[in-house]
Amino acid sequence: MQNDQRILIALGANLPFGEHAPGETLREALAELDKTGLRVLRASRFYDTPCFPPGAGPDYVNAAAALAGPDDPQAVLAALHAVEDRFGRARTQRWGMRTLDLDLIAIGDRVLPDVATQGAWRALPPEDQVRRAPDRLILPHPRLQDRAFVLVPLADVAPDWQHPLLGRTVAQMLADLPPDARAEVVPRPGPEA
Ligand code: A4P
Ligand code: MG
Repeated sequence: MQNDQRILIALGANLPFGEHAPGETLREALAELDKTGLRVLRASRFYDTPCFPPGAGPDYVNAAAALAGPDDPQAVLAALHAVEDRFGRARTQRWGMRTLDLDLIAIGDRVLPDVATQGAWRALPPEDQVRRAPDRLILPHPRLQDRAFVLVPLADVAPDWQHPLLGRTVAQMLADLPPDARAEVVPRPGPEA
């Protein structure tokens, strides 16, 4: 299947927001996205995932969704940030604990800001990944191919999406991960499962 201009996002939370447990926050965030000019086409199951890096906080609930929205990546990111803000996300520490994290994973085949820069962020050594955050939008998200907590939910909504630079589909990138990394991402029981 050819990539269309579908917007793919990853959702994560590992802290309660007021009375809301992380799974409830994700459910409400999906509903809120529908009020921001984005339209949720498909949402994944919700998954319990161990915190990465290990020991850095409580386990996460992760999910993914396919959206329709404006043909402007910055406008899409701004809408995601508005929903993060609505659910109390404070950007204090990189890879820190959060009530809601919405990452823009891909918009169709778009590569931003350019092939070389996306490649440089993708190749960033692990010790720099935790210290350095990009100051502009990078697409596809530079860590997506490494992360079972992104790829397992994404396989629910877009298994055929093909990485425009790696040439691998979501299903293939998931199969490339070690089996124990995949096994750690466990679907939650409940209505969204
Ligand atoms: N930015 C650039 N490209 C993008 C993009 N494609 N999507 C910029 C979103 N943002 C992008 O992001 C940092 C900066 O990157 C922003 O200025 C944005 O414009 P942020 O969301 O403010 O910071 P962050 O969330 O601390 O960093 P980041 O990179 O989103 O963290 P990660 O890499 O998402 O890691 N463990 C489990 N099990 N599950 C998780 O969901 N998440 C994290 C967060 C760590 N461990 C986890 C999980
Ligand atoms: Mg983020």
